Amino acid sequence: MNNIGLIGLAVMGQNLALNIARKGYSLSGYNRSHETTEKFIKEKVKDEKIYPYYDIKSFVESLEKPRKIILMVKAGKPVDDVIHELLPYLDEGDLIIDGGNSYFKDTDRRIKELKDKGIHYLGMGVSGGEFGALNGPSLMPGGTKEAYEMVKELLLKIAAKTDSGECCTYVGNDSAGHFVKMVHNGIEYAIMQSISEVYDVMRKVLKLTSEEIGEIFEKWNNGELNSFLMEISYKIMKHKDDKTGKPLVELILDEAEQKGTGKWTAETSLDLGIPTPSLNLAVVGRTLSFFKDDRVKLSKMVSRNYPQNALNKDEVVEDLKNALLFSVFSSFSQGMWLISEASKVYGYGIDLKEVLRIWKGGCIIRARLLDFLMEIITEDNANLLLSPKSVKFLEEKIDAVKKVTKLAKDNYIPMLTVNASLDYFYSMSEENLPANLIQGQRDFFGAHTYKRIDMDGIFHTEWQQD
Ligand code: NBP
Repeated sequence: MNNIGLIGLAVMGQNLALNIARKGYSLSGYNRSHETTEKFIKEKVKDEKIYPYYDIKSFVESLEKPRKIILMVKAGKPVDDVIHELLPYLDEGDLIIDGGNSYFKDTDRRIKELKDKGIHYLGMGVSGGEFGALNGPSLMPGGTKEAYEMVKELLLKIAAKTDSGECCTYVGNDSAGHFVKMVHNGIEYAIMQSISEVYDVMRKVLKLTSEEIGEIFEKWNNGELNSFLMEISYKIMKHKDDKTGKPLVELILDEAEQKGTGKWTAETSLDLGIPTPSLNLAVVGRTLSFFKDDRVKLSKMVSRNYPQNALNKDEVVEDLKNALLFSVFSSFSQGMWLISEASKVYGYGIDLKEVLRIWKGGCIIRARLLDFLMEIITEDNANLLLSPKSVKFLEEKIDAVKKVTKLAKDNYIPMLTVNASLDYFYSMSEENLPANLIQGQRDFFGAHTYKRIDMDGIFHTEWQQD
């Protein structure tokens, strides 16, 4: 009898299986396409106790009870298909763990459906890509505490470790784990977009080569901006193409793909009424990038009047660094506010500091900045901007952000996310927004009423009489 089962032996499943087996567990593996299983066993498995199965029944029967089965299949219908196939062979008390990027509402539905059948279900966010899955990912399991306790020891063993402990915690009830993973990805989109916008200014305004930008990114990665995404960015900038010897990044088509988690985050932020403009604009940035033909056509139709003034390269680079720090901080703070609100609305019971802690290692958004965020976050100030330390951090950088965004605008360079981060801060720290005029407009055409600042009550005006 094997300790645990894993279904879905694509890149993530294979690496997670190896990670689990290397921690001393015996594992039954199953994949819909048998060739993938055979290839995996032949080419990747050495001394690990990983045993292949080619039909669901014998796969399930190979597991010790209560059975624990991890799904690492494509999110969406495949997850329902696999659950459907498993159900006839499972017993009450068995546990299914969905480690894919499932939409949190699907996870809630599955938890409910399986609860009626006595099957435990955990929706677990897994971050870190294939390297993380093999060497220690950040794990975000959500569901019942009882289900978590069934695999707690194993999850803690396979997760990444940092000076703050294992990068795995019980995130919360129901779909809390998948919700947190979704927002993690939304933040990931915003950080990637912010780094790319800064890169754009460096290459187009400062005329730096990819190699030079790589050097600057590497230096930044040794300081406050230290993070996985900064690290891979400098490595990408320095990578030379095998075929041409040119920097590979310069040969990659500028159309950014997406799988949906960023869009879900943006949609959910609108549903819950929490502003996350940097995250939303990062999704828009990817969408825009896909209209390459139109962009090329339009670029030939518009005339541009570039400024001629000389720039101090070192000063601009320093400003770009601060603008990036500003935008990364802002993206994290927007994401955490969204998680906090969801925790209240959906009753997740999420410990925000714990979420930041388990993002410190293994995952794609691991960053030195998380230590600072952990210092300032409390349950009462889920809006991180409200901390005096945040205000100080952002105010120290605001001149740099203003200079950088102006420089970008003068040079016709879009900075969707950095601009959104600045406007978010301006909006959130503005006592008087022009929403009074919007209220007047709404009342004018739709009798939607308004409140006044000088007296209590709800008012409506017959504007046409003016
Ligand atoms: P994919 O997301 O590409 O999914 C491929 C796997 O799903 C294969 O094992 C495939 O089996 C299986 N599958 C499909 Br497609 N339809 C199925 C069905 N109807 N029944 C049974 N199995 C089915 O793999 P991945 O990139 O390894 O990711 C796995 C999960 O982890 C996904 O939810 C992904 O979003 C998430 N994730 C991925 C990463 C990453 O860096 N790639 C990071 C974090 C999380 P087949 O071989 O028979 O086609």
